[in-house]
Amino acid sequence: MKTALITGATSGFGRAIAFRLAKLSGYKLIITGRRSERLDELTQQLQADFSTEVVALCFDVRDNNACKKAFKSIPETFQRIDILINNAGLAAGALPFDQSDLADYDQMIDTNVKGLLYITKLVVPGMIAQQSGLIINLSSIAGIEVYPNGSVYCASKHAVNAITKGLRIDLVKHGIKVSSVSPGMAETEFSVVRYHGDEEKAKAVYSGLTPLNAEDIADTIEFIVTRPAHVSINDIQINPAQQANTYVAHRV
Ligand code: NDP
Ligand code: 8X3
Repeated sequence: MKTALITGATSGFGRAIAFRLAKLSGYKLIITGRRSERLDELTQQLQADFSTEVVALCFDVRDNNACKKAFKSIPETFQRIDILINNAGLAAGALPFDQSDLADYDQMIDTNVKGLLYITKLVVPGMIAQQSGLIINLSSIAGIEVYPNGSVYCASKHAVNAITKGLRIDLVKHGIKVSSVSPGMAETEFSVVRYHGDEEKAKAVYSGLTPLNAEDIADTIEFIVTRPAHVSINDIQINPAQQANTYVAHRV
């Protein structure tokens, strides 16, 4: 039985990925997030629907001490981590650089870049010891192409791509595979978070098109984790059919 650790499992992609791995069976899950009620509810549902063994860890990935403390609390039977899915992340704000907020920059860089590094730093030594593992980082098309009013979010995902490539180089000799998934617009809580709770602005992001949904990303993760041992997926870019790139969408 393999163990997968999924950060940001309380919503959107992370939650859908947890259900997908549970459905595939053969996985014990470590799920994380800051909202403890959601973690409790998800744990109960995974156990009831799939008899999945679950450990839920409630902490903020921006706090390295909290990451270390949570990691230390993992029961021995879950300590061999085979798959790490670095999914926790967000965009905060969508304004031109001169009007945007430093606090939003801190939140994006601390979560999307530093949080990912804190978690990866804790998981990699075990993977090196076992000479195997798979790390999947949730990047974005924003990591490939910069768009107006998104400079810092795009920078954070460009950093995720650089880290992904660097990890792949440094860890290949240890039998550790490193992948990324780079989605375009997907309707989750992402835009509500980006617009600081403004549901109307969030809805408008997807007007006139059919966005991706969390199941589409779970499909992509399923493809990556089910490849044979000799196959490593570097990156999968996935867009809604009506989105050509970060700033051209065909809305009807
Ligand atoms: P959601 O807002 O639905 O989910 C984000 C998850 O991240 C939540 O579970 C949240 O948990 C967790 N999270 C956020 N900040 C922290 C933190 N400081 N500490 C711990 N957990 C945190 O968004 P998505 O599912 O859409 O996004 C998941 C990932 O996919 C992100 O990295 C995002 O950048 C990326 N992405 C999203 C796209 C989209 O259009 N939706 C497209 C491309 C990439 P909690 O609040 O409980 O802490
Ligand atoms: C989210 C995709 O294009 O909304 O990472 O920035 S986009």
